[in-house]
Amino acid sequence: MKKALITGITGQDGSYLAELLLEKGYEVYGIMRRKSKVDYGNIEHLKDKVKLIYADMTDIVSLINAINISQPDEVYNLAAQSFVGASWEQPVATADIDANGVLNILEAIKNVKPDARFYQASTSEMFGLVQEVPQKETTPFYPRSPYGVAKLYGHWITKNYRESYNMYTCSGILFNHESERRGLEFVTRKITDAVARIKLGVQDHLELGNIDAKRDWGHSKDYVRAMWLMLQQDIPDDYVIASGETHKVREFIELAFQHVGIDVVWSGEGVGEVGKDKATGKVIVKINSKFYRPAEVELLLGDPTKAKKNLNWELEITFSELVKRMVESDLEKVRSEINGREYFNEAAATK
Ligand code: NAP
Ligand code: F7E
Repeated sequence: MKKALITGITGQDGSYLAELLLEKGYEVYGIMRRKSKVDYGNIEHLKDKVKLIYADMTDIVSLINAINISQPDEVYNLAAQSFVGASWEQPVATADIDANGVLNILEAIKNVKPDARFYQASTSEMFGLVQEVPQKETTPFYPRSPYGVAKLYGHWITKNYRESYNMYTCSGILFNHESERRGLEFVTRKITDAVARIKLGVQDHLELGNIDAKRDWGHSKDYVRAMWLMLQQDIPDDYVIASGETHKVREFIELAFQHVGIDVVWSGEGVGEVGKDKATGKVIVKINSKFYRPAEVELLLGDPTKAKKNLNWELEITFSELVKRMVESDLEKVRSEINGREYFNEAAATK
């Protein structure tokens, strides 16, 4: 039985990867941060199936301990301060976790279990102000946020440990991938949650920043399969994982509202632009400059040719299916929230 250690197991990708590895018969270990209140995040349903170890990416002693306990064949380093917007508010913590944290785990592996295979969660944010369209493995990097800069260090140190110590280390340069488990601050989930609330009458409108930014979006389930495939090859290498399509944030908004029977029509410009419900004329989308970023990544479009050829990786969940799944999941969540509130009010009234 193979053993895998996942950092960031409570996050979106960590939870789908844990499910995939359990299905494949792995013994799965995960590291979890100590918090004032125990929070299993996205692995509440898996907490009895995986082995959890308290550790933090900024504490090398705890990572050495985690490698010692798990003796992994494969390590997936998914832990990160992953929200680009917050990286301007917490640049030092972002660098400690997303840059130095990678060095910490590589050192822990080198010293305790040097034959373990290592996956680093690199990102299309490293391309930032894109120097080429589409972006592939050889495209020069130009990060645009403290997050992107920190991840670039993680990317190069992963490559450096491969070349310096002959370790089996890979970086997956993953483009945006989303899901029903995506954090609510990311634009896709912020939109699908709001669409469900507006449809069910518990939210008035949605406020966003730059809705003309373009992203290459896929579903997390497809992307964690690529992570696993990278660690099953004879020779370690780096790969771009992307859908090969790009869409504006406004297209995501339009499609998400269409799924609940609302057509959005746009009027105005810049911060004065609004999106109205075509049938009622009601304003349901507004622009708020507080969601603009100090430096924006305007366009991302990945070329996954190398992954398709060498890993035999294919995307299964299309853009429109992704939007549909996220909207349907949020409709269900908001409905049960409303029902819970009604049940609570009714129960209180009968006391
Ligand atoms: P996510 O949902 O934000 O999950 C991040 C995970 O990291 C959480 O489990 C979090 O734990 C953990 N973490 C944060 N700081 C930590 C620390 N100091 N020590 C230990 N654990 C820590 O992110 P995701 O979307 O699953 O992404 C997974 C990885 O892929 C990240 O490295 C991200 O930067 C990268 N990536 C993501 C995308 C994407 O589009 N999703 C694209 C490219 C690369 P808590 O639950 O305690 O917060
Ligand atoms: O923003 C624009 C925003 O925060 C997407 C992370 O997983 O993918 C993710 O980073 C776009 C940006 O994701 C709002 O300005 C407009 O252009 O969903 P996001 P991201 O920044 O692309 C990469 C690959 C990662 O590696 C990261 O870890 O949407 N946008 N209005 C907005 N974004 C947010 N969050 N909120 C808004 O109101």
